[in-house]
Amino acid sequence: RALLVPGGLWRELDVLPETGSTNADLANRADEAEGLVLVAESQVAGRGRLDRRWTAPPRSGLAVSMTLAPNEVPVARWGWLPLLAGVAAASAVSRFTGVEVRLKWPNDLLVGERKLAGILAERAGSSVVLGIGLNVSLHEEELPVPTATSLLLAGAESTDRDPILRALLREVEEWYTRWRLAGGDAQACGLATAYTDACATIGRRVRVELPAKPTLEGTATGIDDEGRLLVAGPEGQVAVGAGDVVHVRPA
Ligand code: BT5
Repeated sequence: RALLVPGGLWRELDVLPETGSTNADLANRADEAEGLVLVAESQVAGRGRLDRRWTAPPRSGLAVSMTLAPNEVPVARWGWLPLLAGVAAASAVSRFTGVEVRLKWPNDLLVGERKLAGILAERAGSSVVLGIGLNVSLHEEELPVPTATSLLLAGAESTDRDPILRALLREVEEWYTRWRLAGGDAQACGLATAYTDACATIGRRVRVELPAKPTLEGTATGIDDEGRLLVAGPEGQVAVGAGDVVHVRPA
């Protein structure tokens, strides 16, 4: 509770020793006013996108979800929320740990080519539940997949979770407030530029796997005003939404 700033966006912060999924827990409270934060020391059914799993040993990282309800922002622009969380998380991490982080569209934080954190945004009622899983103190043999990394392995100056969480909440609040005041216009509030600067996907050749559609290959040229990745391929420019993409890989 000491992490909450009075009068700020975050109005309740709960810490659970163990739960299934912090995103699932907050989805059940989607009709309450925004600004709930839920942290779990251990998650036994952590969710990724498309029925995938997020797994991490107890107390080895940060598993946090928050509720946001930007009601006056057109829903089409809510696609920027996971990207906003990525920008916020990347800057909180680099500020507190000195670790250089890049974003992989739509929702991964990478150190080099390895995944440090993942973000999951889910619609629930009139809210969005934004979940972030960040690997903090995992040793090599504890990594759930070989493509993962942790702050410890990346040589972080500090692996204290509280200051990272505090920085993360502050950064999300700051970007969210700016974006919301701009009516969700990511260009106008500087979010689009911040995202593009931190994004390792834009400017690269990519292979985008889509469910029940042929794989799309082309150059990632930017992000549109709904947070979709623009891919210039043989058939012209295509916009792909985060919810539709199975995998984005370097081509
Ligand atoms: C994500 O999905 O990366 C979103 C992860 C969001 C997790 C947070 S934790 C708090 C909140 N509560 C939840 O229940 N979820 C959120 P996706 O892009 O689908 O990536 C999932 C894939 O990442 C898996 O299939 C694995 O290959 C890999 N993976 C699983 N655990 C990992 C870890 N700890 N570190 C790195 N990669 C991991």
